[in-house]
Amino acid sequence: MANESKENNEKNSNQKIDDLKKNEKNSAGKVFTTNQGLKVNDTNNSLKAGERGSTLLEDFLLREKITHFDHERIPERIVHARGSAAHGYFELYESIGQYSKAGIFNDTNRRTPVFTRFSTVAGSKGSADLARDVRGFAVKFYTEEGTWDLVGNNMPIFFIQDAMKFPDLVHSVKPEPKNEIPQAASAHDTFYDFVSRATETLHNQIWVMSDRAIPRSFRMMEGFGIHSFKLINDQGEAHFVKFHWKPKLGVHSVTWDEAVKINGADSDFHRRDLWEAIDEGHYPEWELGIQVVPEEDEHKFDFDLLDPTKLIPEELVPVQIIGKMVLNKNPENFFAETEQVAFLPGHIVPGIDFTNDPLLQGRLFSYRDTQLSRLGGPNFHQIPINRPVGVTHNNQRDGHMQMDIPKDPTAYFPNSLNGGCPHMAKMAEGAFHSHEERVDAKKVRTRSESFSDHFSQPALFYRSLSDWEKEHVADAYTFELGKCNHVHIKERMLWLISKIDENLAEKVAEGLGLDIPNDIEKPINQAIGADADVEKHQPPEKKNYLDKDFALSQANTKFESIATRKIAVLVAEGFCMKDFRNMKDALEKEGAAVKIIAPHGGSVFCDEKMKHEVDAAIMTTESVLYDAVYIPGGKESVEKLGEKSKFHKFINEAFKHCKAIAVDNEGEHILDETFVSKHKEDKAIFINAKPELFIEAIKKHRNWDRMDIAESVPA
Ligand code: HDD
Repeated sequence: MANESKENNEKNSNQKIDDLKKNEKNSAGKVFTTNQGLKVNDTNNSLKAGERGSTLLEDFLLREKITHFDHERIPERIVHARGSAAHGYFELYESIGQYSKAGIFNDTNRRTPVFTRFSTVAGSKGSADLARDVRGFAVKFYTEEGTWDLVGNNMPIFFIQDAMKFPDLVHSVKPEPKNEIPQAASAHDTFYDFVSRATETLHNQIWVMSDRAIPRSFRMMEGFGIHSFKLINDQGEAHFVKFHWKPKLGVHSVTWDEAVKINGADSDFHRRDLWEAIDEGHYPEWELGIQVVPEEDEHKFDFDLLDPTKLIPEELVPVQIIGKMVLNKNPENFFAETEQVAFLPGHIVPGIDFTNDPLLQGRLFSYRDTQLSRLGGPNFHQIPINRPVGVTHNNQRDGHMQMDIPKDPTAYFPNSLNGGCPHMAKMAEGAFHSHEERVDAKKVRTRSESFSDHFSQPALFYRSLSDWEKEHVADAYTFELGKCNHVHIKERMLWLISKIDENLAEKVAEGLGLDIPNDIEKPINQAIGADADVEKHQPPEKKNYLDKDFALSQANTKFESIATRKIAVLVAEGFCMKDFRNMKDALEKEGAAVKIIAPHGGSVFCDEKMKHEVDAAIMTTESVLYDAVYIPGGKESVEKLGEKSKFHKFINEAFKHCKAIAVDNEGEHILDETFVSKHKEDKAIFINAKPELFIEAIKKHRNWDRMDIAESVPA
């Protein structure tokens, strides 16, 4: 496997990866030196006054080693601290020159290198992957015309409408100030105190209560640029655009009970999943889609295109697929690449421009600013992962960690002493030119009234979900609010949820043991200034401009493949090779990964006396780490499994989490010792059935029809 992944890494090189090679370092076969190149023969002992004496200040070897160590850490990202990234490329299917003059949107022969980082938002760098949270989805395109960063999330809308409120949002969701508890969790008072007083948050909030917040894999998430951006064509015409990433594997999630258990069983579940998929050559892919709105249609909608808490329903403006991104190479070094990569929404290229979305406008400031403290100074663009693939020339000079050696006699413009260089680019040479927009307005500190509808889209989202998704949303609110201590916060939330959907609020109220209040203290929305006309800014009753939007439900995603799904095969000595071979071949043909789980590590023998390597001993693994379970026959094997109650737990949990389970011959005996014995008629339980049926059930991801029964499983 190591060789194979090395070959993949070599094979999948691109212009950016070649560029990074200039800085790669490898010590194989090399002598140990100090940072000054001095050869060292002892890095284990400090210099002392006698064998048992004190250490001498003179010991420069000790000082160099310890000083570097003392400064090894840089501040973690204030949000999105925990993440994982990979290299890859973007390819365009067909030119969209009618909308944009950007090179990557015109040239179908290009393979633009990308570096993509996925993240959770609230948790610290060392927190667990399966937090209930938004996921970051940031893509750096190293284009020929400069770097374009599309810094999005896995949900199409954001919590707040104005960047001015970002610190409030983040302070409310981060651990509470007094004790730094809870870590990587929104289920606490300060968050719901804020959410219930800034009703603009309700749309993103209900998405976080949905399954989107607990993905099965980064590879099974959508991505969204969220804001309306502008595409500019070579005539200087603008179109509004929303960017979408659609995963080839569909959008799939785990259940909350699994998420809680995965965090204990493998807190790196998502990071490992991405790494292993790429390492094994199963390169994740997303298609890039755009929703385009002509400028003249800006005011055609029931919501404001500049409001980042609103999505454009795909039923109203279909997504046009224009290209694909493939991630095909893991980083060489986590810190150098994944930790030091700096995404800036302000990085755009000719053919793409900003809109006046007030959240986007504030982001244009914040990301550069944060890198100054995170990466230590204004030269962070010179860090290998951040430098563009093209050459850069300007008159910026000096600063911490300058890596270039500028040789120009001048560092100003205009000049004559350097022949006027670097000279200004002409438009014909591809110079950037901000899209011209007429501005004729008063300077005001306010929120546009067109942003005040806070209920229509959360309601549209909830209406669009399938029944099982709706149940998950109700359970999530009940869990989150159940963790809050203050009754007035829970009641306020219940009242607000009732404005989204009465039925949902009733379910949550029942779980909390509270009544939905008839009314709550005004103003509902306190995210407005003290002198604002409070009545004018009250969110109006929700509108119903669309009954359902098909694209919002995961029930309508792709269920086409079992590629990269992990199937647990429970065996002990003497398992039936015929059953196993038949199933394994069928699963592997479809690209699934078959993992042998046995009572012990090492290897097991089948009834044909062949030796099989064990992937995990039962004590070191949990069913939540797999997508489905198979148990072949073999009397001796099944009896041995029955001796360890962890195998029963494993099967019961897989059943609880609505996964497909298949058994052959004596394998049925162990089912009879579990909760599944009473539910053999379930449509995703297979006894001596054809592998194809099992495969079809795994494609469906889960049998959600089982949800009510599953709740009663004592696991
Ligand atoms: Fe942000 C990081 C996504 C609003 C300020 N943000 C960050 C990352 C992602 C997003 C994916 C991690 C990038 C990486 O992997 O390094 N942020 C979003 C989206 C937003 C958004 C989709 C709304 C549509 N963010 C937002 C606002 C502000 C910030 C309104 C500030 C006014 N975000 C930051 C930051 C971070 C950041 C503090 C932390 C680390 C970094 O930038 O590089 O500046």
